[in-house]
Amino acid sequence: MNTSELRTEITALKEKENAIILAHYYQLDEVQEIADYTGDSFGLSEQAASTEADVIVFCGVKFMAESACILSPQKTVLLPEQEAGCPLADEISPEDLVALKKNYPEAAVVCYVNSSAEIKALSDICCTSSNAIDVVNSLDEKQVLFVPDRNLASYVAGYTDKEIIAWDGCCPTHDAMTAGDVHRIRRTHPDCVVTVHPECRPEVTALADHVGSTAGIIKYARETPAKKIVIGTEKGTLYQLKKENPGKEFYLLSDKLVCPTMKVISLEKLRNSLKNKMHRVTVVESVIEKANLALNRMLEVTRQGSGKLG
Ligand code: CIZ
Repeated sequence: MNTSELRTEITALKEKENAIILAHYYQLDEVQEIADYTGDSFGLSEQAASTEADVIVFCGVKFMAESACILSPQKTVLLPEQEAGCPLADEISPEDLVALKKNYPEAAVVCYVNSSAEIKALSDICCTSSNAIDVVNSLDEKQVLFVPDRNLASYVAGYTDKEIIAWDGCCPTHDAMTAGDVHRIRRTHPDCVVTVHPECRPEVTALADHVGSTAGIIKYARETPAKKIVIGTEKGTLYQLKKENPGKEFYLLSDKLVCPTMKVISLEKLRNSLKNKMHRVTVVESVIEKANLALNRMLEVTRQGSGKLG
């Protein structure tokens, strides 16, 4: 079956099942193209929570599909490839977090959205890369356990007077960027601006013109008068950037900026997922209840926030 036949079948199945297709910015271009909505995990969760569809096909990684389940437990949430995990989310286990909490009984626990449902359930509040600073500064506690990304934790620490105790995890894709990559790209394109994700190392964020979440990078690219923009985030983001800004040139900070697990969903797997209602993602009720508190607490802060990180 060719791409156009696959697209036709997916559209027909979507209608038959009253389904919505949500795709993360890091997905393959053809998946983003057929999606009803493309966004970051936060935007996608909001869509999942407000949709009238019965079935949500989540083209992303498992923790994102779990967030959709937590926010709208009455829906059927499908992940087209069950191996689509997140190496960062896997860096901390519930047992690790329980042990850490015992060592810091006075601390508030903030978990980055890139974490399992169980980690969210053990946390006081969740955050995304766009609202992490507001979330941390909203807390009464002076001490904050920040899990699982040490680079985002370090970035946030620069914008708060809280004591941040970071879990030593990272996103292998963003963490692979180095100061040398920034120097090299500036030599090649002296008239460029560089915007990077806060999951990059401090040596990289310190050299960038702008630091932002994926959605923040897309906004910056739209608003900057610069015509040459280097992005330090996952390659899939180029699809949206080029679509929105036909008059600008975009470059990847490094060709290592490819998240392997974000590329495992194809049009064929998407079709199979809709056709065979697989792979259904579920979260146990007791976990949903607690994780929902952490997610909703974050939503509340976001509504009032200053949006420092964009
Ligand atoms: O929150 C997300 O979707 C991720 C993984 C990164 C970002 O900044 O959008």
